[in-house]
Amino acid sequence: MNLENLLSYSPVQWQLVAHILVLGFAAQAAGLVYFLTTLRDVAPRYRIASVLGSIVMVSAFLLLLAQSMSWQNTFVLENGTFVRGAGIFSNGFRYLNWLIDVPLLLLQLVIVLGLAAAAARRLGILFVGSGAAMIVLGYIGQFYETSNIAALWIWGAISTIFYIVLLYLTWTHIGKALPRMPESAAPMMKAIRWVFVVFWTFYPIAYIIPAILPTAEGVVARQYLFTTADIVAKVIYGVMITKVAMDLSKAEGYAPALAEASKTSAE
Ligand code: RET
Repeated sequence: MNLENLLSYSPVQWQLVAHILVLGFAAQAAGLVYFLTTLRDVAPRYRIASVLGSIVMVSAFLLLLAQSMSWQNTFVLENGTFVRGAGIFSNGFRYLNWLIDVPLLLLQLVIVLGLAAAAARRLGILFVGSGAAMIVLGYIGQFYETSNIAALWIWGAISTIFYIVLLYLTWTHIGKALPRMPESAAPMMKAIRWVFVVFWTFYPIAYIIPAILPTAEGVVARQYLFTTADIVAKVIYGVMITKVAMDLSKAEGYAPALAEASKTSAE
């Protein structure tokens, strides 16, 4: 059972979580509109990155909507405090959602890296394999978060090995791609590196909260960490990838991207 179910919350704490969960799914809906409306501004070979981004938005929107409704339905106000009524609130759904989204997010990167087909396939397989291992191990670990903290740490530690592999792969492949990139795309590619290092790390911090801050404040912090990471790692990251894809399209002489560029410079 997740930590959330064992605690009670002040009305302010309950609302802080309720509000951030709504922001979470609203941001995914906004992202979906962005990826669909900019689809034609990138050359056809990069468009699949926007399609993958759109799939991530739909899957995350539905999960986060369910997460938000579950928070609202699980707790009831009794004598000025929110306590658990019927049902349970589970973060486990998130992990299964990541199983869809993490491979798709990593494949978005593969598409703008400009690798030859065989190298792209190899990297894609490594990304999907390591990403899935990282998540499944964490999913198992989170079942122990209120019953066996040692097990929570151990599953988390093994999962972290795969996370480090992913960080190494993303960092080095972006590094190798930089010299091939048009100058306009390089700063964005460098910023994308930091999304993996900084914002993806919010997830393991949220995972370990029951071991380090097993209180109502910890729960609020955890839901803020999850939601901030969900907005940056999915929506903002997708916008960054789209910007890189637009710069690559321009550099390759793709007419609609060039038209977009001349419009902006004329303004
Ligand atoms: C877990 C378990 C504890 C150790 C580590 C983890 C890493 C999770 C990450 C999740 C990223 C999720 C994303 C979702 C987007 O939809 C599984 C919490 C290292 C990095 C980007």
